[in-house]
Amino acid sequence: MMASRALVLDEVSAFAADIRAGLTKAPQKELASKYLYDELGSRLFDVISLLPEYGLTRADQRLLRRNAREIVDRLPGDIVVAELGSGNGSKTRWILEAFSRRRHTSYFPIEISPTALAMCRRELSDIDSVSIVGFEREYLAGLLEVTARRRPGQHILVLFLGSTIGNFDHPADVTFLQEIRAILNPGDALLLGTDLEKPVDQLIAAYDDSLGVTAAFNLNLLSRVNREFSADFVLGSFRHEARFNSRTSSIEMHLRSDRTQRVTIAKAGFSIVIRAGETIWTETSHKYTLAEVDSLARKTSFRREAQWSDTEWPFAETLLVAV
Ligand code: AVJ
Repeated sequence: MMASRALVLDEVSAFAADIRAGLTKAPQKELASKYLYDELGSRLFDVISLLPEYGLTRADQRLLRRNAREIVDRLPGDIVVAELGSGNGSKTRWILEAFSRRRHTSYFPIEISPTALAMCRRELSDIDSVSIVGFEREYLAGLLEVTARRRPGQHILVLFLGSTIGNFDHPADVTFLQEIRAILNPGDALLLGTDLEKPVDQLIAAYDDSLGVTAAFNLNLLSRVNREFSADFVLGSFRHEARFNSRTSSIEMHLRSDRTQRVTIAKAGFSIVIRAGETIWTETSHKYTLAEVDSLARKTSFRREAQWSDTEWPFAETLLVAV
């Protein structure tokens, strides 16, 4: 597996098309949050997960560590593990260790970031009786490759942790789980991590931390576009903004332009004007209620097998089984 490489041609043109569609969109300009995770962005996210204000990753890890045994005990014996967006792999260790105590287990991390995939493989390679095969693919394409390798009678556990589901605007979260469900067989499982509603000031602090790491993570998206498309975003003229949208119960990240300016995205062949005070919307992070997780499962033909939640930082891990 390559640690880092240039994007292949059709990925570059898909990225260019997305940038163009997003930045010319009215009235709200946007850039998709999946593009936050280039080599630098993936590392900045790892730093975010260590910030005192950002309890999400620690809650996720605590739940998985405390309940790994029970999660594994509730699943069929012959099972392969696929993970959508493995990140650096540190959350997944406990589950893989619990599986590997039972029998040899195959683990397939699916990740669009080659940096994260390489870190994941390094992080988890010491676990006995686990073989790791990474797929540098979009989620659904990667999951199709995993199911193509399944032996008769073998089940799949899909891990979708870290509340990445919250980065899909509603109802895209429902559509996405339906797409996952359509690839799976009855009896296959999905372990879904969801960040839960909590006080707004706590959320704002988590997404606008005092060290400015989240601001750097957000601004890096413009810097990435500068690097990869010879664009001329002046980073100093944009401000990171985290706001809570109470209508959608989501934290939104924006980049606000402090003046009217023209930006040319040379290699994508277009330019835009951003007015003073106008924002580029870069991420939605939805905060769920437990009732909403249940309704998400019902709408997507999964039944809830078990659920664990963290009280220190409200977060839920839900084990869903395809019906
Ligand atoms: C955990 C990756 C889903 O929405 O909290 C962290 C990413 N964005 N700080 C989240 C993120 C800003 C994130 N994910």
